[in-house]
Order: sequence, then structure tokens, then C-alpha cells
Amino acid sequence: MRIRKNVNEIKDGTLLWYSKAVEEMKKRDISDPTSWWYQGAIHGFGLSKAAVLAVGKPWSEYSVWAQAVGFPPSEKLVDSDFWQQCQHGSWFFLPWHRMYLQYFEAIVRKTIIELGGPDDWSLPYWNYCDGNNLALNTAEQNQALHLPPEFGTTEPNPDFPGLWIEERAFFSVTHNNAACESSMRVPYFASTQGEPVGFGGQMNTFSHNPGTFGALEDHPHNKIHVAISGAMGDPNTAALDPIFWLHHANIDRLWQNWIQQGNSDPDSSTWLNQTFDFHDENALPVTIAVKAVLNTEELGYTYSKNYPLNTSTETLKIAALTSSLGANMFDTIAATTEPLKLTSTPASAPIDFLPQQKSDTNLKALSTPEISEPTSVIIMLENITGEGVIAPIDVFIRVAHSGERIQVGSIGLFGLSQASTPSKQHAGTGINAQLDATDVFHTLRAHSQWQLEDIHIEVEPSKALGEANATIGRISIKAEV
Ligand SMILES: [Cu+2]
Repeated sequence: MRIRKNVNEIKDGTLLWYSKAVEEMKKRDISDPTSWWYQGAIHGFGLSKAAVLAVGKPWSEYSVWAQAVGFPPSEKLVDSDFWQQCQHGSWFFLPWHRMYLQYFEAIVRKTIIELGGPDDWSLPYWNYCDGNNLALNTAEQNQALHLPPEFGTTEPNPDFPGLWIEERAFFSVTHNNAACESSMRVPYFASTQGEPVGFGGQMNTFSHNPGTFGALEDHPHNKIHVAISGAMGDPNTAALDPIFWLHHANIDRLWQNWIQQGNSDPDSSTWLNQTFDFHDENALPVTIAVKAVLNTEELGYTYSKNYPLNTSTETLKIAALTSSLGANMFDTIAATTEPLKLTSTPASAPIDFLPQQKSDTNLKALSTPEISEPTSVIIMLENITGEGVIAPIDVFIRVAHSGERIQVGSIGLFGLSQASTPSKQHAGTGINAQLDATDVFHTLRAHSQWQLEDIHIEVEPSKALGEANATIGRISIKAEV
């Protein structure tokens, strides 16, 4: 049994051999399934020339892919069943990425053996969840939020040139963006449209372009992608950053841990029998079904550590929300009437709400401290469309008359451009996100003189937008009824 280890705890040659293998795989032609380029294109491929800023130097999908050996690839390759396959906004997100990692890891291992290295190389994982781990001291927590030094900081680490990518923008993530606990507490895997999202995502068919994300996919997955940003912030280039694979190993580990904690995968045959196509380490095509990847030990690997519940500094927001599921429905109590465009520099924008008449009881329950029954509240941000790579967007509730502002959470728009572009399988209606605002509402209603009509919702990108843009189609507040 191979063990995938925490990157911050390995002392052996794992990263040195990874770096050498990446350099070797980059020398291979983009049409070779074992090349770095082909492996990246399995996730996504695009040739947009729209400029994106990273470390002050503009880049585009085109400029990243033009570095590939054998560029441009043939049309036949681009349109094949092997490229642009990543599953997002879907209950196939977790199994597809597990398959993807497994074949990638085997290709890297074979490359390392050919280079004269060990025959048991395993992909390490980057455990940014430790950034919120109370069992660790502050220095250890902060270390977990930074890329391992081997990947380079503002320039490549000279001993590990293969682990660097020029198009990487930010080097650390915030505690908030690394939050894992609330997703780990969602007790069911799949959800349907309009429900609070499940751990693993929405029941749908092949889903290359995202719409609504599952809990784990939303956070920490998406937020880590856009917090690292650069190539990692765009699904069409993300897998070309060597850190991508360590990020996804952590996501894969969290799925394994979630099952070990007593939760269950879907038993639907639609999910279990869905197949996907890849190439193995000998560049031979393989077709594999979801049901074949549900047990990592049967696949020959496990992880060095489990996710410890109850040790996080994070507030357990989703737990409150999901505990009431089944018994209660959610009803829209207020919504914006016009789309909101994000501003180009970090700035906030107030949104006025028009509370709807029929939800009188909800309004009362939300604004009256005397009513002790907790009412779950969700903020829905829908039809978010735009272009480019945008760092996590912080979402706040502001009380107009007092100016008091409380952060509800943040959203990561990974795959924004793809979700905004109509295609064969996708309407291009953008990304939908939801945030649990229950705690914030209960904090607010404990304050005197508070009225629901008095609140604004503010959104603020955590980094300047640069060339990117985004518009939120509609923001609404839903409460339990
Ligand atoms: Cu990803």
C-alpha cells in the first residue's frame, strides 16, 4: 500500500523526484498522453488571448499553452474524448478527479523510475486545512497556508525548477479560504437544484462547465484555486501548475476521510456506472467507472493522516443549516432587482432589498431577539457571469443606519469564463453560490433597533480585478419556513 503524505512533513526525495519528472514530462510532445501538456489538457484547454495579470506580468491561456512542445495541437486532439473532461459543479467532481490523479500519479512514477529514481513514488498532499487546526501552533498554521517553499515564492526554488510556474499570482491563502470543517460536516453527498448543496455536488450528467458547486468543491477547493490564482485560477490552465496535483490530493483525502467518518457515497446506479476515459502510464486508453474508485485502498493507496473533526477554529455554519433539512423548506424573503457589477478595484457595493410580503413570519423571526427558535438563513448569489481570474470575493452584511458590517463568508469563482460561455452542454448562465448567513443574522438580531429592511449586502474582491470582470445576476436571502 502506498501512502500519500503531507507535503509539509516529508523529508525524503519525493519533491525532488516530482520536480525532475515534471521537467521530463514537459519535454514530451503535447500529443503524447504522458506529457505534462496532455495531462493538463485533460482537465481543460483554451486559447483565449484575453490578458490576465499575474505578478505584474500579463498572461493569457494562449501564452501559457503556446509554451507546449508540439503546439498548436491538432483539432482532432482538442475535440477528442480525452481532453477538456474535468467535472465541475457536479456529483462526478470527486470521482473524476480521483481517477485523474491516479493515472497522473502512475505516469509520474513511471517517469521517475525511467530517470533512475525510486519505484514507489506517491503524490503528496497540501493540507491547507491545517491553517485552521487548533491542535497546531500559530507558526504551523501559517506554514500550512503557504505553498511549500520547494514550489518557489517570488521566484523559482533553484533546487526544484520543475515545481515553479511563471503564471502563479499569490502565494498564500487566508484562514477563511482554507476552511474545510463546514464542508466536512455536510451529512449527505448529493443534492438537487435549489437545495442546500451536498458534500459531493449536484446530481447531473457529464458537467464540464460549472453552475452550482458541491460543498467540498466550493470550499476549500474553489477558493484555493482562485486564491493561488494565475494559471491555477483558470480550469483551462490549472493543471499545468504543479501545485494543482497536491491541492487535489488533499481534496481526495477529504473525501476518503468523510467516508471514514461514517458518511455514504450515493447508491444510485446512474452515479456508480458513469464511466470516464483516460490513458494509463503506458499511454494506453482506459475506461473506468465511478464504482471502481470508491475505495482508495483497493486502488493501492491511502493517506497519512485523517481530517480531525472538532479541532477547527472555523465556525460550524453548514451544520446548523443541514440539521434542519428534510423537515423544513427554504423560502425567498428578499431579493435584488438589478444585477450588480463588481468594481475593478477592491470596493464595496450596497444592495437594496425589497422584502416580499408573504414572509412576514420569517421577517419577524429574523429581526426579533425575543424569538429564540433559530432560523436558518442562506444568501444566494446567482448567475454570476464574467471573464478572467478573480481572487476570492468577500461577502458582507451591512446595517445601513449603524454602518456595522459583518463578513458572511467568501466565494470563489473558479471556472467563471467557462460557466459564462454558452456551449453544447451548458447554457452559459454563470455560477451560483450560497453562503450560510444564520450566525450573522443571529448576531445582528441580538443588537437592538435592527430591521431586516435595514440591511445591505456588500461584495468586495479580495484582490484588484485587473482585466477580469464579473456581474452577479441576482442576490437573494432565503430563510427556513
Ligand atoms: Cu481543482
